[in-house]
Amino acid sequence: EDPALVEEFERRVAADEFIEPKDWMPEAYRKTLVRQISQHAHSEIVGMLPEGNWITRAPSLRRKAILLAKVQDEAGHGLYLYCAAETLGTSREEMVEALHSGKAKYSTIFNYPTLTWADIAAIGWLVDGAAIMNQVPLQRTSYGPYARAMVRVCKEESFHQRQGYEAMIALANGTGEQRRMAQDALNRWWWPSLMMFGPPDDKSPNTERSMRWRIKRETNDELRQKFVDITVPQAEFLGLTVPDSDLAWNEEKGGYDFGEIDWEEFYAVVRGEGPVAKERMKARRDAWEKNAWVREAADAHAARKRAAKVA
Ligand code: FAQ
Repeated sequence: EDPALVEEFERRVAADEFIEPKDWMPEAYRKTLVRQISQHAHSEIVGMLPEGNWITRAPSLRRKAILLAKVQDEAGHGLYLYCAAETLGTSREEMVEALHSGKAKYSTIFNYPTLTWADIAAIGWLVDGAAIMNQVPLQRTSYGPYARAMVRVCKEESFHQRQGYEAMIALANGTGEQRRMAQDALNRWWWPSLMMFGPPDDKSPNTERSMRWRIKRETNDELRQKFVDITVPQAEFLGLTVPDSDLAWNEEKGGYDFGEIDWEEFYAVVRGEGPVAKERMKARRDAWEKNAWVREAADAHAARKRAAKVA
């Protein structure tokens, strides 16, 4: 790579300029972006599955309408993100194939089962809460199309978090059984939510370079700490207990100390050994195959329109 081009690129990134699709960029920058954006897109699409499972079982018409809208939003997020990745010269087919063959990663969080309605409330509160914490800084990520996609995604994600917390409030103020369901959901989703931020900084191979290139604006540990600090008081307001006996306010650092994450579990889930990983991938592959006729019909329609234009 031409050192003059690399230097100009580094200067632009350091000056907080956006890099756009037709600008020169180092191959490794392009590769890192395709990896992160496509994995982000896959997470949105696989993330529709645990919630989609509850659309027919939502406890009221209001909750059902909200959940339907939320799951549709996730599809939209996935599509914007695939488009952003396509501007880097990778095709949608390649990305989907990488997901279906198990080559591409998607967030560990979506490999856990949704056992009760309270899990849907907890996902909105915790999983969308963690997602926003990670995505707000990405609105200033150095690649223009990714940054702009994040603006709308964050607005919708913020509504998702609020509806989840509102559903948690309803359960926490409900019957004894509803309170027990809410606590049980918090117990099961707390640690996997902390894992969403990725490995600790000193074990994160990509962080240093991604921070220098301003792809990431905050590190995994910084974002995780912020999430804990914001979420613990929310759990207290609900009258629920965060399942961490090491959790303690640290006056000096102005944040919470918290217990050690089970990193073995994290790496096992990253490797594809999560509790419902096989079901998730099977659901994706089945949907892709069963709905092939939609893609074929759209292609045939487009071809006919093109032919009509020529004639
Ligand atoms: N799961 O060196 P790092 C949502 C991998 S939100 C799986 O730290 P990096 C909304 C990582 O890819 C969830 N793999 O990597 C929603 C790398 O492997 P690789 C999606 C993980 O990229 C809510 C290796 O470990 N959000 O979907 C995880 O600098 C509700 C080493 O890690 C995003 O994707 C993990 N948790 O930092 C939808 C946000 N953590 O690729 C439906 C954008 C790490 O080298 C319902 N992504 N790995 O083979 C990011 O901010 C970053 O990519 C991180 C990882 C922070 C996830």
